[in-house]
Amino acid sequence: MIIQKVGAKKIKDSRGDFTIEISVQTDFGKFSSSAPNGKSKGKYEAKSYKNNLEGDIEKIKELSEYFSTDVLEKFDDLRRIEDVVKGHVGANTLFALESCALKAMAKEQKKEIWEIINPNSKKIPRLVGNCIGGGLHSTTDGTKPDFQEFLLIPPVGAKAGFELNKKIKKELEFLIKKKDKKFSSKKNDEDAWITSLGDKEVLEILSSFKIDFGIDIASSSFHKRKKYYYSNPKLERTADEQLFYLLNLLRNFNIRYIEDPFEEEDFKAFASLLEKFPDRLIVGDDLTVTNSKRLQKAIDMKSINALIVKPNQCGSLMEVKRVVELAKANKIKMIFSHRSGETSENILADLAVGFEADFIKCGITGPEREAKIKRLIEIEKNIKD
Ligand code: 2PG
Ligand code: MG
Repeated sequence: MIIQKVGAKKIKDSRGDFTIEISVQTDFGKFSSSAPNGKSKGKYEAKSYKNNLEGDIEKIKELSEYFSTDVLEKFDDLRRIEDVVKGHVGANTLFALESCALKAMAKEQKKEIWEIINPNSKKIPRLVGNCIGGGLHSTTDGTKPDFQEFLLIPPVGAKAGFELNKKIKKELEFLIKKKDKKFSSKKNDEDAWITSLGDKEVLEILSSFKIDFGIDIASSSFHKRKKYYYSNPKLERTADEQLFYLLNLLRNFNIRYIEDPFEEEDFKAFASLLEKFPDRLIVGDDLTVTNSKRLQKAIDMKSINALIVKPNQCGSLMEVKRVVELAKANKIKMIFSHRSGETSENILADLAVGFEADFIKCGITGPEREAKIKRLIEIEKNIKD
């Protein structure tokens, strides 16, 4: 497959912000892909665009002619694309471009995209779905949970998991209403319920279901000058107090999964939590930012036993592969993840299956989230048959 021409334009994501959509003309047809946008972004993430979205759109068109001599056949050939564009565009642009290339390779070889990554993969990741949200993703004029996401984790099986998540999310509407007099059935950036309840009250509600659940604290988003600033209820916690508080939460609630419990510099605090609770998933997101060097540091310091993989945190699918190999070699569980501002792009499901992810975090409802889950269900069906 040869890339003959690259086009780019801006489109709106689910939050109404602009993002990039790339289209690629090849000798096997035209393919397009888009990248999502994060809001609670890690400080160490690669920049989405070199200078800005418009600049990347111009640049990628300019570079268009430099691809035409490269034959792209296998996953590792993405390196050729990176040789041309790296340093000239940002992570969103690179990710969307490489996604187009994978789609074209799959089409040429009459394969599924995940098969280009690993034709022997048989693993369907478990769903991780945001059902109630607080933090940066929820706008209210009153109180809200400080934790960013409360996540349902149904047993393995994409189709059954999707149904279960939708059912529980519906039941939650009724249960929240009973406790939260201000609840108005509004939903946040990721289509999760917005409530005025505090973190513990939400955890109590979730504990009434017989299903694994987790939280994304996204704690960097409320950490400033050595303290965690909680607003519901209003109080400050030092790093030690944060650790003490979370140890108690893990003791009192059966939280299976806890993402970014500490701010993105504090590898040590992560390690203290993991040491006490090696049976729970202690997950790095802003901590590790899909970067193999930061993952190596987290491994050396025994900070995590699970990590978020967001392709547009680094942009390079070659780097995603390095991160995946490092995680697998060190028995770190992988959660492939959407962003809070999403598009209808569904390649995340193929990437998760191809790289043999343990989990996929992509919401529960809303067209952009469901696009990924539906693709996963399709792959699940193909793998079973
Ligand atoms: C996260 C993500 C996705 P954002 O923190 O895990 O839920 O949020 O895309 O805003 O970084
Ligand atoms: Mg996160």
